[in-house]
Amino acid sequence: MSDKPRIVLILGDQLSPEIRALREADKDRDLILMAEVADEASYVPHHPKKIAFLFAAMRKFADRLKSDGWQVRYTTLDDPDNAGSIPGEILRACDAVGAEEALATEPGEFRLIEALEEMPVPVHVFPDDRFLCSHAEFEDWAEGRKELRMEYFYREMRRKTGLLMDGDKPEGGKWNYDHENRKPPPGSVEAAPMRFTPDETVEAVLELVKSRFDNNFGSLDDFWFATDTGQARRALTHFVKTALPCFGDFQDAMMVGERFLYHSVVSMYLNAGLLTWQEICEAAEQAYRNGDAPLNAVEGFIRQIIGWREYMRGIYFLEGPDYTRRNALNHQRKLPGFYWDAETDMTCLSEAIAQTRDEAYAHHIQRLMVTGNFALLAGIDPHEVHEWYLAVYADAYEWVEAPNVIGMSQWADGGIVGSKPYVSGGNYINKMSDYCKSCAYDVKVKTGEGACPFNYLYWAFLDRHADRFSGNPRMAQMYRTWERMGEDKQKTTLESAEAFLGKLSSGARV
Ligand code: FAD
Ligand code: DLZ
Ligand code: SF4
Repeated sequence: MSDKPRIVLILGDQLSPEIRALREADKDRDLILMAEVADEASYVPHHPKKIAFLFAAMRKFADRLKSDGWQVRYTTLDDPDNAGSIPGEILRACDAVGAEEALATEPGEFRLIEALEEMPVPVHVFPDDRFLCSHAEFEDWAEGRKELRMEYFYREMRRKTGLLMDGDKPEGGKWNYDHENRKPPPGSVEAAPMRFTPDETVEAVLELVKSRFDNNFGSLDDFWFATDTGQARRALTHFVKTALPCFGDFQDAMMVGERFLYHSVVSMYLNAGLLTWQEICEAAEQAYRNGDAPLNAVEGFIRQIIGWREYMRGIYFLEGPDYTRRNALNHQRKLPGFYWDAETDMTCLSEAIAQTRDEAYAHHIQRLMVTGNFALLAGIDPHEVHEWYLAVYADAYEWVEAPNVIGMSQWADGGIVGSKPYVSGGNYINKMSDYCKSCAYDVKVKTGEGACPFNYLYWAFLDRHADRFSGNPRMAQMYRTWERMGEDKQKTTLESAEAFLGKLSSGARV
């Protein structure tokens, strides 16, 4: 066996001491490679806070590996010899130490998996076993099923982990307590995520990102994210204590100026490897067992992580590299300019987009029922929508973003993730938020100039796709309502939608 060093690649979202490639590596022989590269930083115009978060967390993780005795080669973005890509950096590292092979953990995006496969040196890619469900296990679960419904997958994951189980029965007798959740917005919010003052490493990265990515959508001001595991664990403990008890109740609520409500804001830490799904779920379960958080909150929270998150990853790898190009509804409109500057009179959209610009964060219902819902109703090209989400959120990597956008939000996969499209008129947004109170449009008005655009766009969407959806039993009631409206009202509704979409396409302010 050769004793030449091997290059061990650790990517920006693989910052876990237990990452597989590291477990395969030999401290005395191998060289760890971490690299800030232009290709990864710009394959979509990432939010500057996302780049700063990852670079700072990468630098701190590299220091941690060094102090654990590993040989680490770390390339900064401003290194004049930087090759600009992950494959280029692997080759440069091979040349530098005479290595002839590399080890890696499977990346979370097909484009990078393919790039590693095409390398002129052998790269041994190991499965990313930081997830609860392997690709093979998901394939087995999916095999032969007519519909891949998350709820059934989730139950298997509950049984597998033993989380919130009472023997072989679900805790409290039910698998899902969602009917107790989803209350309208509270009067005030008594929680906020833990914030961290930038240290020397973060300050240096902020300087670099400011000098290189200042033109990207997103503000770098007031950077407060955790950038190492110690900080991320403190943020988790703080969430469990202060916000988890209300997580279920206000999971779907939205409020002007309230960016986080009772959400955990841990997805970016979890996806980058600073936290594990086990420690997050165990902390939540413990809060329930100690009587500090109710079952509806804890079950709902754990379901998001061992249910939705694992299910989404399963779908991405099951469906393959062409998934992000799916466009089942043949939507072709360009993404409106206001997605990049929040300049719209629709309060729900301006709130969700402005906070995305400021925080690289929006919670689930903002992503699904505001920015996603609008894009779907307006018939925006799902690939453009996908690239926007991939760029603007600090937690976005294709394995989790694409099934949420292409599948759940835009129904562009033809119904693999969702049995019906997530569309709604203004009523839903009005029920779950206080946005409509300060909006230039009137949510109670259905057609014409001042009417809430979600109202007529909703019916125009149903009408446009009647061939596909009118036979769907879950949508039959809505089609009956549309039919009952009568020809005149239908005509005015469709004319309102057409006028609005014409204005949107012309680039005029809406
Ligand atoms: P909480 O509301 O506190 O939920 C707890 C955790 O559950 C999250 O941290 C996350 O890890 C997990 N989770 C919840 N819902 C989902 C879901 N649908 N899919 C996967 N994990 C979930 N999540 C991402 O991590 N990255 C993305 O790029 C991403 N893009 C999305 C795009 C759209 C259109 C939609 C509708 C959802 C997307 N999500 C994405 C899922 C979800 O919106 C975020 O995980 C969540 O908002 C992160 O905030 P949080 O940590 O406060 O979550
Ligand atoms: C998102 C990202 C960014 C912005 N920059 C880097 C980088 O410079 N170096 C790196 O190793 N990883 C980065 N990443 C994360 C990768 O894009 C991510 O590993 C792949 O998309 C696979 O999930
Ligand atoms: Fe959004 Fe319509 Fe409400 Fe305005 S009235 S905030 S556009 S849902």
